[in-house]
Parts: sequence; structure tokens; C-alpha cells
Amino acid sequence: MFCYQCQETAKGTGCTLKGVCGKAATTSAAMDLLLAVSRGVGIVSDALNRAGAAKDEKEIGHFLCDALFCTITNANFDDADILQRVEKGIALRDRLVKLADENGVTLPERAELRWDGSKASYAEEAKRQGVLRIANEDIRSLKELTVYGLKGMAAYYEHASNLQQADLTLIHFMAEALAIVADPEADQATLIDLVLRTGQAGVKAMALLDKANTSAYGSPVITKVNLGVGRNPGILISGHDLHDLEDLLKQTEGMGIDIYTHGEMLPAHYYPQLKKYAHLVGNYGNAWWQQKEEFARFNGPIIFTTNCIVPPRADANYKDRVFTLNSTGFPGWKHIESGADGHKDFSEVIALAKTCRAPEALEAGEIVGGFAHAQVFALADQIVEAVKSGAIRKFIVMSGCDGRMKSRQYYADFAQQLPKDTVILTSGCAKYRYNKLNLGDINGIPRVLDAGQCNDSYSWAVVAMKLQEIFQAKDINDLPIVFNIAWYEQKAVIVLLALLSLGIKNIHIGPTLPAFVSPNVLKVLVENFGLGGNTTVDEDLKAWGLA
Ligand code: FSO
Ligand code: SF4
Repeated sequence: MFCYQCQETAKGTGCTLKGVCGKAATTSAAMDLLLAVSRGVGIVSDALNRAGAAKDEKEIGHFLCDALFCTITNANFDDADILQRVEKGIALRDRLVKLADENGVTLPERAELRWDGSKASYAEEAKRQGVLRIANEDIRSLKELTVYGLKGMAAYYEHASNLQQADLTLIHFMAEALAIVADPEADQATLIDLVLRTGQAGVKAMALLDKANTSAYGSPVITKVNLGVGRNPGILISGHDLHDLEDLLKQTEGMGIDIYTHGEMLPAHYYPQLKKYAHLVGNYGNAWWQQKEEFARFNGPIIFTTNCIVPPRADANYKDRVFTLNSTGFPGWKHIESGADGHKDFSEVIALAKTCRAPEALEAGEIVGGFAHAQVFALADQIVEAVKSGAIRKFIVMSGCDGRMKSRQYYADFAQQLPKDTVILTSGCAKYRYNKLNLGDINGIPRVLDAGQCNDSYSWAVVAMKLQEIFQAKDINDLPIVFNIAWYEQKAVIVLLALLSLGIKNIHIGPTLPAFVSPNVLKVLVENFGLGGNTTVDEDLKAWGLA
């Protein structure tokens, strides 16, 4: 196997025997195969799009998003579940090829279309279709950068489509991008352009999800979230899909069961139409990587709506109480499919919860969040005044992910050592490094403003554009905002590409630079965008004039 798509990749270069995330070589092969089949579907769909031929757009969109999403780090560890997608994909590809034939559409000569899809050749084909099939490291780097961006975009699209939002141009872009990735002749200039276009499409995908979430549940508002526990049995829900949480809240109302969020689901508490449920009682625990210890003390059922899954220890006391949804999966865990009406039936989870003890408290107190763009705009006068008076010197966007590496202590230290006249703008699970540090406020404005999930980084781009307008700054980079982003998986890749496409420069990413960015591609990113890695807290504070 070879996989270097996340920040924790082995030795900072690539996982080759087994993933640091727990991904087995067989799972990696199944994912390589699924990505190849997705490229196949992309190639034919793209050709049909260009010819204006009618086809089942919903099926193609669903297949591509689900396939890409399930190969994201920590989303799916179930080989059989991944391989049934391969089978589905081959059938879809072949149907599309037939359609192309009937419509007189010429298809390019590609390995992804030549493979017959026979089960006997799975292992052999997976070997041919891995990341290292591309010999030139710069071409490989640009193609993988695109694919990882597409994975993040697919995840966001899936959530938006669960809330009945759609944008066919995004699905068409995914198909086109996959077709270019499959083209052995695609040169560096084409691929650099493709990376930037992926970022632009990423902005659209995040805007679509923002619209989906806010039109269904209202705009996030300032909210205090309880960190303690109650006496009722609980159900813990993790991941990003708000629609699944709503289904669960509706089905558990008045049953004496409390619902707790974990990890990236924390921002659900900020939405008026979700926080109105009295039995959505609090957030339990921290970022994804602490789940083994935290789940062991929860006592009730646990639901994964999306990544990030950490494989449990063999003797984990919770391993018979976990359920996966959507594109996620884990061998031995129960998977709940959506019904024909797009809703999920949680009765099995609820029946189990009734037999469980209440959760054990991990901590007590409250944290504050809910600062997505609408809430920040509502406070605009106060914020602008604080900037004009010098009470706020700088905003530091510290969005992104948390992870296991010790070097991530940097983010807690950086937050703590920031001067008191600075405000942290955050989103994603990176916040767990500093959202409980009590960093105080500036004239009533908290020094850590949490917009929400990783996709809500979109809010900070919207806020930056608004501030540019208010301060009549010529360039968005003239504002007192700097970006110190923590990354882990591929959703952070689409967030980064989206920020770059909006013209934001001098972004620092850490705790390490991506292994999949080759030295030459890095040079392009440094020269054009001033992108760089983080260094030490002292040096970075100095570089931003904050020491
Ligand atoms: Fe994973 Fe975290 Fe939200 Fe990331 S829980 S790591 S960018 O924030 O994506 O899924
Ligand atoms: Fe390794 Fe990350 Fe790939 Fe898992 S997702 S196999 S940890 S590079």
C-alpha cells in the first residue's frame, strides 16, 4: 500500500505497511480501486456533459460524492462496504459507456475504462491503480492535491444534499477534474490551473452547505454549551451531518434520553432549530483522536455520521454500541441506511440507549460558540469599533483540525501566548486545543470566536470580505487578519484551496507540511501565495509582529 493523504502519514512521507490511522493494506487497496472506478465514472460523465447528453445526474452525483467521501482519512475501514461501492461503480461506468456509444460520444483511451471489473482481477488492478502509478512526483503531487480537495468537497456536498440542496455544476466539475487526473498527458500548467479551480469549486461547496444548514436550522447564534452530564441515559453523536442529528432529536423527544455531541458535532448547539430541543444537553469530550478514552466512559450508544473513526481496542467496552451512517463504516459495527424518504430510523439505537447507564462526567462547565458570519455581522459595529480604537490589534484564523501528534501542543501554546489584544477566529476540531483555556474577552467580545465545523471556515472568508468592504481595504491581505491553520485530513485540503482561490496570502499550515506536496509544487505555492509551514511559537509570533 501507499498512502500519504493525511498529516499523520508514517515518517512524514507515506504509510506503506499499515496506516497510522489503522487502515489495513487490504482497505487501502479497496480504496485505490474505488478511486480508479470513480475516475472511470468521471471520464465518461465528463464526455457526456460536454456532448450535452441526458443522464441520471442524481445517481452520478451520489456515487461520486459517496465514493470520494468514504476514502477520506478515518471515514471507512470496512473492506466489504468499500468493495460493494466498487461493484456499483463498475456497473454505473458501463451503463454510461453504453450511453456514450448510443449518443455517438467518443471516449478517451484510458486504463480506467479498459478494466473489465472482474472480481478475480481486483487485487492486480488495485496494484496498478495506486498513488504511485504516477511516476513524476510533481504531476503526482498536483493530481493528488486535486483529488484530496475533491474528497473534502464531496463530503460537504453530501451533507448539503442530505438537506435537499444541489448544485450540478459542482458534480460536473468533479467529473471533469477526475477526467483530467486520469489523463496521463495532463501537464503541470493544466494541473496547477485545476488545483486553483478545485479551490473555487470548494468555495461554492462550502457556500452550498452553509445555505443548506442555515436555511434548515437558522443562522448560528451565540450559545453556551454544557460540558457536563445529566442523569438520563445518553446517545453520543459525532461527525458533521446535522440532518442526521435532527432525525435523532425528533425520534428521542420525550423519551428520557439525552443527546450529546462529540468532536465536530459540537457546533450543532449553535443552530436555533437544533438547540430548541431540551434533550440536546451538551458536548461530551474533545476532538476525534481522544475518542477511545472518552467513549469508554460514555456508557451509551455512539453514532458516527461521518469521519473521524479511531479503530477501537480489541477489549473496548463500547465496541458493541457503535453505529455508522452515510459513507462511514467499520467492520462489526452496525450501519444504518437512509430510508427512501431520506430519513434514518434510529429505533435500534434508542432501544439500546434505554438499557444503558447515564454517562460518566469527563468535565464540567460551559464553553461559548456560535460566531458564524451572521452572528459576527450582528456584532460588526462593536468589532469595527474595537479595531478602530486599537482594542483589537489582530485576528488570527486558527481553523482546521486537531490530531494526535505531540507537536500540536504548539497550537495551545500559541493561543495562550498571543497578546491580549488579539482575537482567535476558529472552526473545525482544531479549537479543542484552546477553547477551554479561558482566554477572556475584549470589551465583551470573546477572544476565541468559534464559527463551527471545518466547513464553517467559509464564515471567516465571508467575514474577511465584509471587513475589507467596511475598512475599504484594496486588498484582503491588508486587513489585520493572519492565518495559522492546523490540518489533518482532506477536508482541510479543500478549505486551504478555497482560501487560496479567494486570494488569501501568507497562510501558515502545520504542524507539518503535507507529504503529498512535492518540493517543486511547494515552490509554486510559496512564490504565488506565500504559503508556509508554522515554526516555533516565538518565531511565528515575531513574524506576525505579535511578540
Ligand atoms: Fe475530522 Fe476535525 Fe471536520 Fe477536520 S473531526 S479533522 S478539517 O476538523 O474535518 O472531520
Ligand atoms: Fe497513513 Fe493518513 Fe493514509 Fe491513514 S490516511 S494510511 S495515516 S496517510
